[in-house]
Amino acid sequence: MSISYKIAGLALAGLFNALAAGSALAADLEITNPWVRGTVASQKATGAFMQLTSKGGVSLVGVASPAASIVEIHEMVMDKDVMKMRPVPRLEVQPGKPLELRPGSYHVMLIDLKKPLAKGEIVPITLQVEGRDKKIETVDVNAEVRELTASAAPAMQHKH
Ligand SMILES: [Cu+2]
Repeated sequence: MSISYKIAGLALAGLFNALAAGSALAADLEITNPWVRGTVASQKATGAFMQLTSKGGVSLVGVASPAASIVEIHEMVMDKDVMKMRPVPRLEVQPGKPLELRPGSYHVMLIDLKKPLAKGEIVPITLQVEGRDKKIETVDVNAEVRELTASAAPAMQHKH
């Protein structure tokens, strides 16, 4: 099952700007299949994954969640044959080209979890999205927690 979330709520001024510019919404973003990898009791961090699609192109410039003290956008990089992850300030969603956040690739990192995440729980995540007009809107996503073993990921280590 996949659920789509679309940006709701657009300030009136933004709407007028969008109309004046001849475009539809200031930021158009569709989020498909958001999920979070479940954790065991001793685990303090996990990843959130989803697919982002935009008709006109947007940038993901921030992430937040009440489930963790620190929430970051991460990328995976090879460093001497070891796959490592590191934070990036923003991710570009190209027009019409889905951006996949998935294990072993880009992901939202939830660090210093407030409590373990069990399968079936819902984790709210807020995305900050910058449109082509440089205006930033927030998009709320409800990500479902899946099994710890939901998808195989390469061995990874943190580099903070
Ligand atoms: Cu990470």
